[in-house]
Amino acid sequence: MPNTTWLRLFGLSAIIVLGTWFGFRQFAATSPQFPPVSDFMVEGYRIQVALHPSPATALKPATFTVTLRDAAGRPVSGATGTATISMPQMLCGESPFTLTETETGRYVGEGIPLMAGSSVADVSMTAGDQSLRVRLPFAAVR
Ligand SMILES: [Cu+2]
Repeated sequence: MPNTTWLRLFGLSAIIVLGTWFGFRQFAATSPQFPPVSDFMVEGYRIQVALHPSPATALKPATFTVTLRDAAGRPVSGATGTATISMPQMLCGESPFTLTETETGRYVGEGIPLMAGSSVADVSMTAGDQSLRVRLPFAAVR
């Protein structure tokens, strides 16, 4: 009977190495680069959402800055804003936060991504009786 222990160990190592490589490849494929600033047009309003840092870090606060302007480009003051971070392909939970106006038409909040990977921030701004919703896809890393 030949001793097959080393052969088995080698086989197991090869499977682990290949599995890790394949896992990283899949992760890279599902983690596209997202721009740190995105512009939206909703109901005649111009909404810009900026994320800092980009990519964000899982379980650390990231700063979301929402600039709200009307169709003519004038900053819109006095709106209220909330946002929720989630991962659309997962059921790992939601991370809500509020946006506070720090200067005219500029609303800032800190959101905490729950996990590394592709996330979205659903931003909801209420200006007068208008409810404006935009979705910012972003990446979080470890
Ligand atoms: Cu998740």
